[in-house]
Amino acid sequence: MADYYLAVDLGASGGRLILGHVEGGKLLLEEVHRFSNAPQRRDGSLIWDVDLIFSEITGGLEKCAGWIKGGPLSAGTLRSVGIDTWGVDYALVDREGELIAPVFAYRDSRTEPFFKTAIPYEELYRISGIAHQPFNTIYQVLADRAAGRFAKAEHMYQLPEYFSHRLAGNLRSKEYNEYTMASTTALVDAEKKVWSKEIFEKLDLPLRLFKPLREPPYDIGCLSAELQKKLGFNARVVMIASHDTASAVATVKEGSLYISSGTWSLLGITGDPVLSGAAREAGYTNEGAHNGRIRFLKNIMGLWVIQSVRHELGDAHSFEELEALAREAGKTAPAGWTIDLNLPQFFAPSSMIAEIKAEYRRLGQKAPETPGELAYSVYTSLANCYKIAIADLENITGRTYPAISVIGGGSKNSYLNALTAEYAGKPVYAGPAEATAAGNILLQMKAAEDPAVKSGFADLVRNSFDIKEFSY
Ligand code: ADP
Ligand code: LRH
Repeated sequence: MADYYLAVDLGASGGRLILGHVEGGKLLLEEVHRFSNAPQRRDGSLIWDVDLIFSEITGGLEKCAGWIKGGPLSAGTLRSVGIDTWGVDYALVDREGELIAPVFAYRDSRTEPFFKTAIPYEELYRISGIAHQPFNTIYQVLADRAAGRFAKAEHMYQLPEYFSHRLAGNLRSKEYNEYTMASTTALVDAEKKVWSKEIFEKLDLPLRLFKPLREPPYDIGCLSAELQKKLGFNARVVMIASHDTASAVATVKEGSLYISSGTWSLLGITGDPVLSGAAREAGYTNEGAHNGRIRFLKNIMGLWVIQSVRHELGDAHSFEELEALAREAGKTAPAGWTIDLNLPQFFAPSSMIAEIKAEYRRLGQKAPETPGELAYSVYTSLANCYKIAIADLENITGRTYPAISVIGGGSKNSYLNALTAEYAGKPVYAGPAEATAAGNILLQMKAAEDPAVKSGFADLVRNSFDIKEFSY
């Protein structure tokens, strides 16, 4: 009887439920359910429809029930479920366990008045090591406090905690905040790995809403009685490295340079915290890793840019088509035809295409016009951002990294992988595309003391995934 684990991986652009089990020394992943995700605009705010997302999760669990009765799972046991999501966002819940709506999405502009004024940034970085970004939880918390949203709040649930406790039916009782996700808030001391007393006191924030930090994995219960009745099965609910990037990075060999390529491109290494002025000025951040180490990485605007372009083109092209069109456009594109995609205007523009064109014009360059030119300009500009971020990283750490591991959905883009290798002058190893789900499952296996991860994750990961090499 094989042990199965279910990863619920919620990205800003899409969610999926993926089952994992070990067979013949390999971690095999099987997709049970996939759905698209996006924040919604309501009354001028950008919010997550958490009920809709939760119904997708339970819908996926119902499909699992089918897999258990006579399906591939009938020969095994579903041990646990683990949920990861994008970083920084949270849900406020009152004493009765009721959600205090809405759940804001991180591209909402409500943080703007608080972004620059909260605390001198040098000081904040020295403690939290978190890069200066308008979406950081710290600015969201300040905006919520100013709006009086804390009056009835009892708990600050990081989003994976909210969905996990909702699955377990215990939204009223919460003992911890999961460390990797908490590390994205800019409220945690990067070295001590606790909520920073200094930051909370300086900003007079309500520490009562925040629970002690706990490193993953840990168990928070089993599926609620109501869900068990509906589904006809039970499973433990485990808090894994619930920040999606932390789960993804759990699949990468320690010390390697990685790009977790999805809605964002997270480029960095895992090691010790780096809180220097050089790290701060280069926009590097220090987030918690699954193994108590630090993910020292930079947020690069990522495939959000092509997602937005694609949407503005009426969703007429698949990502595969855009890749093929970009490849074609690249044959005749001017040399060095790049822009800095990390500029703030690309974070939440009303028209991504208009902003891209405006930036090319500002630089006195020809603006991309066709879908192929637009896609090419995005991919080549991303590759150039990677090149610059790697040069900064190598300067800051005084190390040279021989290769790049590209993981996440974006690793399926062979053209971007080839451009990345060319710009960085390093080979790219691409895959797994479902690194986040794989990392999520590895942490569940650790919680279950599964013998396949007894000596760590590296061997199992090496045996399990087809990694494509792109030379330069
Ligand atoms: P998220 O951060 O939202 O979880 P994913 O890791 O799912 O993102 O990656 C989504 C991105 O992966 C898409 O925006 C797209 O650019 C890229 N992608 C997904 N599938 C393909 C494909 N078949 N070919 C090229 N790119 C792809
Ligand atoms: C990627 C990600 C990233 C965060 C951002 C908000 O999905 O979690 O690591 O910075 O979303």
